Amino acid sequence: MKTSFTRRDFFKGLGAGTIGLGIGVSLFDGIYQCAEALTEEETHTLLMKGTVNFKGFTAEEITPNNEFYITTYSDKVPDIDPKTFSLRVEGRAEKPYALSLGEIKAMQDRTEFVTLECIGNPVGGSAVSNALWEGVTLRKVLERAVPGKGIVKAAFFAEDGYSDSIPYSLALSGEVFLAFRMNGQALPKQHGYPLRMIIPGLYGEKSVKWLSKIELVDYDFKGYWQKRGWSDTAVISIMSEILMPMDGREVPLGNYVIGGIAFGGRYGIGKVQVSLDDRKTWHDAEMKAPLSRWSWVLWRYDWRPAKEGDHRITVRAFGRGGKVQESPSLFGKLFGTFPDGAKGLHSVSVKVVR
Ligand SMILES: Nc1nc2c(c(=O)[nH]1)N[C@H]1C(S)=C(S)[C@@H](COP(=O)(O)O)O[C@H]1N2
Ligand SMILES: [Mo]
Repeated sequence: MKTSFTRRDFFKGLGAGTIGLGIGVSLFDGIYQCAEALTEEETHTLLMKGTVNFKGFTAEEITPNNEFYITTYSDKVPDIDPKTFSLRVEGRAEKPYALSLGEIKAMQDRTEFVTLECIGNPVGGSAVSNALWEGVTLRKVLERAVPGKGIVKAAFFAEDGYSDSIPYSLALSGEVFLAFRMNGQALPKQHGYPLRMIIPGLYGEKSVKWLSKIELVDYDFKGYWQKRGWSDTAVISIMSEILMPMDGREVPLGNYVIGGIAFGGRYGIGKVQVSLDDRKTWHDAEMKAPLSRWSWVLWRYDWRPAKEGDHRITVRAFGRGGKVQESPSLFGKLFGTFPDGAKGLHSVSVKVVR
C-alpha cells in the first residue's frame, strides 16, 4: 500500500544532530529522451484528462493540485495580498530592487513539468508529485540586480519564516525558476501563493514557498532544515515505486499489469526492472517517455502469474548513466530518511488467486 505521508514521518529523524553532507552534485548523463514538446492545446488537454492509460496501467501522470503532497514546517499558511506583494532582490548586488507580482508575471519565460519530492518521503511514500509550473527563470531576475563579486549562494526567504539556499552556480544555471502558476491555475495557497521557487532535481525543501526575498550572499548560508541537520546539497536519489498492485491485495491468476513511477532527479531514469521472486531475478519494465527531463516516468510490466499463492514484487531503477538505485546504509536503516532522503527498494506482497 502506498504509505500515506504525514508530517510526523518527516520529523521522526530530527534531533540526531548535525551530520556532514555526503552527496556530490551529479550532472545529467547522456541525452534525455522526453516526450515531444507539447503545444499549448495538447498541454491543456493533458491537464484536463487527469489520468493516462499506459497500456493497461492507469495513473495520474500529472498530480491534480488538490492531491499534490504538502509539506510545511509549521501550521502557518501566510495570507498574502497579491496587490501589495513584492519580491525583493538584495545582498551583494549593485542594483537591489523589488518587483510587483504584475511585473514578475510579465517576465514569464517558463512552462515546465517538474516532479517534487520531499526529503522526508519514505520508500514507497506519497510525498512525491508532478505538476506543470509556469514562471520566470531565476537567472533573469538576478541579472537585473547586477550581482557583485564573491557570491557563494542565493538564499530564499519566505513569509512564514522559512528559508533555504542553493549554490550561486546553480542559481545562474537557467534550470531554476520562480513559479506563480501550477497545472494551469494560480498557485494554490498551500503551495506558496502567490510565488514560490522551483528547483528541479533537488529535494522539495529547496523549493521555497511564499517567497518574498532573494538574497545574494558571500557565505555558506544554512536554511531552516539545514540548521537541523538535513542535507544542504539535497540531490534527489534515484527512486521507484509500485502503484499497482497495492500491498496486501489479491491478484487474479492470468494477466496482470504491474505499474508505477520512477524518478531520478538529476540522474534521470535509464531503466526500470521488476522482480517477482523476492529480488532473485529481474525483468525490464516498459517505460513511458517522461513529460520533461525533470519529471518522473511511468513504467509497466506484463505479469502472467503461473501459480496461486503469495508473491513479493520489487522494483528498482537505474539512472541514465547506469547508476543503480541505492540500498540503505546501516545508518539509513536506523534513521530512515534523515539526513539525505530515503534509500532502498519498494516491495509489495500480494496473493495470486484463481
Ligand atoms: N515557505 C516554505 N516553503 C517550503 C516549506 C515550508 O515549510 N515553508 N517546506 C518545504 C518542503 S520540506 C517541501 S518538501 C516543499 C513541498 O512543497 P509542496 O507543499 O508544494 O508540495 O516545500 C518546501 N518549501
Ligand atoms: Mo520536504
